[in-house]
Amino acid sequence: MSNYWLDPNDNIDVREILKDLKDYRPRRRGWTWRTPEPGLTMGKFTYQDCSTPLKRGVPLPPARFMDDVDPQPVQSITTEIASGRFEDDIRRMRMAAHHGADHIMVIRTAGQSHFDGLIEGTPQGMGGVPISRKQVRAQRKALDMIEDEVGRPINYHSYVSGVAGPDVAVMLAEEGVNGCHQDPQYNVIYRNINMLRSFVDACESKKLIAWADMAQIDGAHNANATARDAWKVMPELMVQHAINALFSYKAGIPKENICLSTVPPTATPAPCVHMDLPYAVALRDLFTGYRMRAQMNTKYIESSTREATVTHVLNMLISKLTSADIQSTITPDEGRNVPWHIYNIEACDTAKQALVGMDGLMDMVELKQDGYLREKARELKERAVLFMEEMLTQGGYFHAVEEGMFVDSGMYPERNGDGIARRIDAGVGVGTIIERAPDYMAPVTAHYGRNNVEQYGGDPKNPSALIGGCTLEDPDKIVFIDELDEEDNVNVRMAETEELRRPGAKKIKPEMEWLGDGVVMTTMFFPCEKKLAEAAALEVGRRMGLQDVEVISREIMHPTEGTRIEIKGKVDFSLDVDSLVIPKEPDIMSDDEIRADIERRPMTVVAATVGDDEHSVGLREIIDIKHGGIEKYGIVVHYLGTSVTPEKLVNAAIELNADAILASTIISHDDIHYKNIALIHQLMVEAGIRDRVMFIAGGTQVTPELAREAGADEGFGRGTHGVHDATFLVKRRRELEAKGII
Ligand code: Z97
Repeated sequence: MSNYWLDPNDNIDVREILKDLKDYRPRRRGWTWRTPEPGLTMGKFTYQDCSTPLKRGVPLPPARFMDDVDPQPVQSITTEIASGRFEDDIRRMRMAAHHGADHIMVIRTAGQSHFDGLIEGTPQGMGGVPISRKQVRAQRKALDMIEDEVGRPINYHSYVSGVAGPDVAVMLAEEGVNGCHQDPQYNVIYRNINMLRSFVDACESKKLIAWADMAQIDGAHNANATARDAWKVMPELMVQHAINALFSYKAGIPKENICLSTVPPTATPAPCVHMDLPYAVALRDLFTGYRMRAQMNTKYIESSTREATVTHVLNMLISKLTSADIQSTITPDEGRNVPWHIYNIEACDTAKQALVGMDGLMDMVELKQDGYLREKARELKERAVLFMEEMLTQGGYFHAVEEGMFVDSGMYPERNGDGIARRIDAGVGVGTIIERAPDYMAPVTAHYGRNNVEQYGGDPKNPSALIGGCTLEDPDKIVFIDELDEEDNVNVRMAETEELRRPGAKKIKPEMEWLGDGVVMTTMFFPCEKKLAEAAALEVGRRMGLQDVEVISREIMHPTEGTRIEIKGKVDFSLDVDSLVIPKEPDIMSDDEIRADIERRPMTVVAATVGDDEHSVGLREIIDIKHGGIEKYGIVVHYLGTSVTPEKLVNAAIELNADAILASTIISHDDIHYKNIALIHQLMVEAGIRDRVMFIAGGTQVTPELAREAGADEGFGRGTHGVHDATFLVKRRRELEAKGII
């Protein structure tokens, strides 16, 4: 067994993950919820409804002003990670976990629902990953390591739908998968799989889900995404939830593992909270004891990340007001034809930011117990109950599906007659349900119905004992098939990108989907209408040397005045890592350390722009507290103004007994800036203060080396902030103190 572990300072080595997979065993089963920590204190804050923090993670950007705290909300946070190459998704999973995701959902390759059995190996997928034992085992193994690194269990999830539902369920249970979608209605409505087959299969699948202690999510969200007006299916959605929830409960899954897949049915410009909140309340009223998984409304997401983020945050307001248990994240990338990558990881931050931002909200506000909210919720529940009653009186679920009662574009009881109708004697897998023969035997655990082992000497309470345990008890019985296809597999793909693969890569290339795909995205603005802007953007992309240029997003700023365009395209080169010059990190002390030093020994400086220089903006930014200038550390600054002569500056330093001179010079014509620096230095020497008074020079055209050559202690060019100057002054003063000069 390999003793590979994740080094927090290095890249995950996918090559190591793939070693010895045959012998890898998942370390646990079942879903893990976060641990709530009411009253948690982190840094300067106390949180009301956060959960146990991560051992390691990437905090939100403003955390640097707040002791780098990284509070985690109490909801599990889902990210969908599935690019078609599972080996690349492993890196993304690690990033997502560090941004707060603990529910990693792997979308399947297009059409896997129609595969009539398990597949082996690691073929490349389209729009998702082909789910196979090797792929699942590798990702679970990687997640086992990632969870050690972040210090929190990570739930791994895939789909138990389609013609091979039970086969997949067995494999997921064997491999320690923690969550899945399972809902026979999904098969029937969206994949046209025969309804009898789907419901029989679901019995077996749900037994396995119960055995593996997985969380199960239903498929109701698909109606929101499919319906003509997503809000019209609210009553029907409750019926769909009810069918799958009760079915699952009766098949043995505990209520607390049964999650309803809920989606706020509208998005702005609809008055969405007014419409979505009563629906969320109605769901909680009807389904007490079950879990709520909140997902974004994807139907109304176009291609703007800004717009998608607002929808996401408004959706999370509903989640917060009604206590969702799992918060999913979706990005606009599908709409932009940019597969899941960095924007999914950012969406985890959106969830964390919004939910932590609303921490303690329900201590301050409450939902009204009467009026519009409750009346509307009641109306929705009534419509759902009437739907269920009609379905039962007309002949039950299968009949209702034949009649097209589901995904009709009318708000029940209104009907438009355009629902999705399926026939009981049709669909994929029709006619494959056969009665169990009398001598049938199933010496396996987690089987639906009778195992029928008695007649062979078995114990119905422990049917697999007859064969010394089935694969669920004895994983050594699992047959692990590595690869079947010599060309379409992970080894071939990884060999092609070997020189880019970290750790140890000698080359580097941008990516958006797969390692080394070379995809970059660029934002542009054109002062014209949309069509012209699009054509111009494509041409600019081509002239920038990009290949396969595509417009992925456009937003009208004004019908004629301007359009914002985003393009994606590919670069066909990679860079030699060793040839890149990596600039030294600027030397910066912490604000607290600088302040402490100035408190220990006050510091006075004189500052001016010198010669004929009237450009004071840069110097003011370095001095003024407004944007973090050196005043904020308690440094006393005497600002002498603009166009100050070197003589005046040096005399002022003497008069005020200053510790330092700050000279700012922008004009660089005839090297006047360096000439002035040299002159100030000279005057300081002549006045006998050069050794004990510090002298720094700054300006957009100043290069540190040349400023030092001209006689300054240090030069500061473009991009300098107060903290850079303050750090230098504090350190330099310590040197002078150490030498006994001051
Ligand atoms: C989600 N955003 O969070 P195939 N079973 C169910 C599903 O909903 C889906 C599949 C199977 C979504 C995920 C859409 N959902 C994307 C209940 C897909 C997928 O594609 O039919 O092989 O399985 O759930």
